[in-house]
Amino acid sequence: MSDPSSSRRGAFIVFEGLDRCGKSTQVARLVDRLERESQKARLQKFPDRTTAIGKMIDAYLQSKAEMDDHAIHLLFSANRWECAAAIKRDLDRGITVIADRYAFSGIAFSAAKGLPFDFCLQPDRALPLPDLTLYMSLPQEEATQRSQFGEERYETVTMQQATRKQFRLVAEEVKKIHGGKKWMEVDARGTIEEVEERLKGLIGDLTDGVNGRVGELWV
Ligand code: DGP
Repeated sequence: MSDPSSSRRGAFIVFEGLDRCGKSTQVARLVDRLERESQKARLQKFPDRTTAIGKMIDAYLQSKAEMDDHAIHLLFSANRWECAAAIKRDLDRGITVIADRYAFSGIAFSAAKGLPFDFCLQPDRALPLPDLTLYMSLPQEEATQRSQFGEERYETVTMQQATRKQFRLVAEEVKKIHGGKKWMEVDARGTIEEVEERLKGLIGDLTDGVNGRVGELWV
């Protein structure tokens, strides 16, 4: 008899949040844990600063280059599109893909600068749909106190507050279009281990595999 689990694909899990919310630490710990448990998993960081487009984004974020807000928005999206086929391929091969940021940051940060919400959403339409997005929520005062806050372009309190508001709208949009189970907010206060436990509870057995095809974002 064939094993029904063999037809399962990998889960696409996205971590989102404002700068210094502890996202990258948790993503790294999750990938480490899955590797220790001999599960197939890989990390996908956005922006992916290693590609040609990613290098332009990196220069912009470090304020070494200036760019029109629309143009940089489209570059961030292009950076996701250039990774989309590899994400789909890996999911189909049964590999869990854990993304540190995704299209939701794209909308929240660009809309916070004043670009229309709908313009921000469009370029990412039909990208692979995450099975779960974990939004790590941390009060601004705590994020500001964390080390390295303020190093890059968007790391000002005003920008982070505006982005926080946009993330709320993004959450509503995800729930409206893709249902309430695709987006979960996680309290990012407390120790690394406490937050890790909360995340573990929400991820549950998703990393064992998912049935069905990969969906399309905003479709
Ligand atoms: P990180 O490498 O996670 O520190 O993220 C880099 C910064 O870029 C962070 O301030 C969030 C911002 N960012 C990430 N994705 C996008 C995007 O698609 N559009 C815009 N405008 N900003 C983004």
